[in-house]
Amino acid sequence: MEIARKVDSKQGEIVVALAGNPNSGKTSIFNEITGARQHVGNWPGVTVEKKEGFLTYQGSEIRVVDLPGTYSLGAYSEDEVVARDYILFGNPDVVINTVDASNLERNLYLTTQLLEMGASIVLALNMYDEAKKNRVEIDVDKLSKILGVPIVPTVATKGEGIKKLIAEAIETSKKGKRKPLKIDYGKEIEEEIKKIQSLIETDSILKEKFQPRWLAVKLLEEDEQILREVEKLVHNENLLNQVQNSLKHIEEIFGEEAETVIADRRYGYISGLVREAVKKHPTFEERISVSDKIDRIVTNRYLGLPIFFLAMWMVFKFTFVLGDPMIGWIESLFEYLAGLTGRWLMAAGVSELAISLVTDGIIGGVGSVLVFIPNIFLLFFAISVLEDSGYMARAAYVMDRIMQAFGLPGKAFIPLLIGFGCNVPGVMATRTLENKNDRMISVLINPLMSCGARLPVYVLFASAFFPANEGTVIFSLYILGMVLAVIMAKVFKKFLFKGQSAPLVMELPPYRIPTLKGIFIHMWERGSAFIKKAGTIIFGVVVIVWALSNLPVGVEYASQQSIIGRIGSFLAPIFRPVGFGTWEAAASLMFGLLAKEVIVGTLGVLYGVGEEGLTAVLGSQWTALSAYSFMVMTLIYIPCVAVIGAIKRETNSWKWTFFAVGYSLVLGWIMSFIVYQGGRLLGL
Ligand code: BGO
Repeated sequence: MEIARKVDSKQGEIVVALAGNPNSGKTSIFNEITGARQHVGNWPGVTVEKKEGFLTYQGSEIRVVDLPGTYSLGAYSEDEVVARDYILFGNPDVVINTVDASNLERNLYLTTQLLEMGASIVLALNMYDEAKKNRVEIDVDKLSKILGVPIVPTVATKGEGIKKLIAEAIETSKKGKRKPLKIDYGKEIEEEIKKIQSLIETDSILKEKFQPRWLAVKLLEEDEQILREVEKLVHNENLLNQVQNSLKHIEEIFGEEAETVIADRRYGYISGLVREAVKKHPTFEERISVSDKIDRIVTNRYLGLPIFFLAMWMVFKFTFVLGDPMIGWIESLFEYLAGLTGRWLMAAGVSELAISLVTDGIIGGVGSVLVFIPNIFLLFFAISVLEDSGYMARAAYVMDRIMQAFGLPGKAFIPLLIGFGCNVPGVMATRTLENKNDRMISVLINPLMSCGARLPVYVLFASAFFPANEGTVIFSLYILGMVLAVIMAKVFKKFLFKGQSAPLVMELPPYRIPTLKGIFIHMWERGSAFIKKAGTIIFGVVVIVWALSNLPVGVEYASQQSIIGRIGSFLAPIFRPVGFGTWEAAASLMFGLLAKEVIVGTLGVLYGVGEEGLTAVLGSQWTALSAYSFMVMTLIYIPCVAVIGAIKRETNSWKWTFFAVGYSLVLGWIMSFIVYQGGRLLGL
């Protein structure tokens, strides 16, 4: 530090007193401010050491008086009396109160006493490094505002903040006396303070020497030294009698000495202060112990699974209750956009075919997929909350037992979980499994995890046919996918990939309150892929579907005679037994191979969605049962091309890739058949 220091003192200098708890770093601050050249003597009449140091800072001559370290300003020790007397009668221009920031509550007790005395103080929030290390976050500005004093964070051992501290001390010394802090000691005590205070104010000597309210409190605290001083100065029987009466009265009311009640109130004030301005982030160990407690419930043998399903159900409720109203808004927006563009293109003299491409094909097709943006983002938002909080790791842990029962290690649940977002990274995440057989099984069952791309199909059909139970219906599809995945795992393990699975060793990170920023980033990472797909693959497919709907030339748009109509008609008989043998459904499933959202886009184009929207059109061609059967088919049948590519990469085998495609197609048909025919048998 470049501060000029000198040892001799003179008139006009600024006198700075240093007060603070023992071990608050007072000596370190004193040394940092004044350097090694200090003057050491004794306080008069006592054996307490007195240290002084001198410096010149930006033209100001400063004398720093190091007061003994104390926790309070009572009369319990020579140190306390020396410190208090110096502040009361030594007339320092300013007091630098060193406070251990990592132990703020205890240190502020002395601070409040200094403030009650009306001392001009600057708070050195020392050991700021320790506070940070202990995850104590102090709102310095707020604390400073509440206490009405400047506060400077310091790290005395590194000299950090010292210059600012000196500058603030000089600044404060120029402001003169400050209004004493008035702590509310509660109705009963305040009444007694008032009585004593008014008697003090009638005594000119006392009033001159002491701050009346402070003296009244000290008398109620039965501060012996102050009492002796008062007795020496005045012979005011009234005052002393009043003090005795007040003490008796307070003790009667509270059953405790006034001093204890006053100290309690002071601590109460400090604790409120700390609550306002200090945030204690739990340490790693503390978080671990809280996490342990939560885990005892969340991963409990009996409660774990129901809690997991409840959490997932709530995720879907949240997604659809909040998201569905928005679908209508976006639908209207696209309808408006299609109408506007159509009129605009017509006015510009563009051919009818081109107008149809833009409005029916592009806006209608891509729009019918994009309306699901709110649902997709809300779903990823909710899943990100579960992941970022640390719950998803617990879900994998809970699922471990079930996975083991079906012949897979618990760790295999993680690629499955990822598959809920998109099966491509889900398939890729199977690399974390050590055992080759486990890896193969996990790859094959991953497409059964319902990825985000299937969601638009579910939302479309569920909102049209199950408006009252939309979330539950969609939830049932996710569960169906999971159940089929574990059953297929068992089958594959038994017949195709025999062997033992490794037991689960999985770290459970402590729970965290997720940050909004983190959640939004994760939500965006996943959700934006959907928007990108809408702009690329879905856009492309929609144009192809539109073209095939218009060919051969002269055919009625999107009619059964168009190419797409013929392809659909050719495939339709396959789907007749499962409830949706229309050429539109067959064509949409065929194009869904490219990306499952395309199913919706294709239906959008084929039904030539007009004013009433896709949802309304469906009602005339489908029933609730065939709609559910179609959703089951969408969930299970053939993974999309991107996933097929990932499977080929991970298995490095065309044989297993074709197997994955083939088994899912057969399984999809069988499950839809069971749903549809079973439903019909039940009279649905
Ligand atoms: C020892 N940050 C940190 N981390 N430590 C500080 C700071 C700070 O801002 N300020 C002071 N300390 P005193 P009082 C010590 O002496 O100034 C440390 O009683 C040790 N000594 O270095 O003496 C300071 O005058 C061996 O630590 O306080 C000192 O108010 C091991 O806090 C202690 C560890 O400072 C008290 C620490 C032989």
